[in-house]
Amino acid sequence: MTAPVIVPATVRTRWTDGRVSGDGVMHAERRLRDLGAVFADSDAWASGPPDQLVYRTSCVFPVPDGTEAGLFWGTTFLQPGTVGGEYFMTKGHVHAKSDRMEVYFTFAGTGLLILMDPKRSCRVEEMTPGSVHLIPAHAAHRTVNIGDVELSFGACWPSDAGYNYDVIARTGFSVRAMRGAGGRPDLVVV
Ligand code: PAN
Ligand code: ZN
Repeated sequence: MTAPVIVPATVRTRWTDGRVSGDGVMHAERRLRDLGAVFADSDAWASGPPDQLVYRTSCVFPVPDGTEAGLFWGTTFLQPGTVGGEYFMTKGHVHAKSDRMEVYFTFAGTGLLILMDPKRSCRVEEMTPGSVHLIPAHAAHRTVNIGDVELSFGACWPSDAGYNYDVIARTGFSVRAMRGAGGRPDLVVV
C-alpha cells in the first residue's frame, strides 16, 4: 500500500472568535425585523432599526439535512444590545427530533444559555470563553448576550435533529433575561 499524502484541513475555526472559513461554509443572519415575536416589549421592537444585525451563523452541513448519524457544526455570533431592556438573544428552538442532543462551546464574550425542559422548568448556564454546554434531549435552547461585545460560540448537532421554532413562537421561554441594575442580568420568570 502506498503511503497517504498529508493534506490540509478543508475548514478552519479561529479559536479566538470562532470565525469559520473554508469549503462549504454557509452564512445566515437574523436582523431585528426577523425577530418580532422574540422580545417581550413589542413597541420597543417596532421602534428599533429593522436592519439592526442581531446574530449571524457560519455553519458546515457536510451531509443533506435529515441524514441519520451525520453531524453539522458552526459558530453563532450574537451581537450586544437590548430591546426594551431585554438582552439580544437567539430565537431559540427545540429540535424537531426532540431527543437529539447538542454541544455548545464559547469562544468569546459573555452570555447565558437558557435550557427549558418540557415542563417549562429552566436551567440557565453562564457562557464564558472556554465554557462547554451540553444541551440535553428534549430541551428548548436559547442564547443571550449579556456583555458589551459580541458573544461567539460553536455548536455541533446531529444532522437529523432539525428545528422546531413554532413551539417557542407560540409559548416562549418561561425565563427572560433583562439588563438589571449595574448592568447585571436579572432573570424574570414569566
Ligand atoms: C444553533 C442555533 C443558532 C441560532 O446552531 O441554530 O445558535 O439559534 P436559533 O436557531 O434559535 O435561531 C443550534 O442550536 N442548532 O441546533
Ligand atoms: Zn439546536
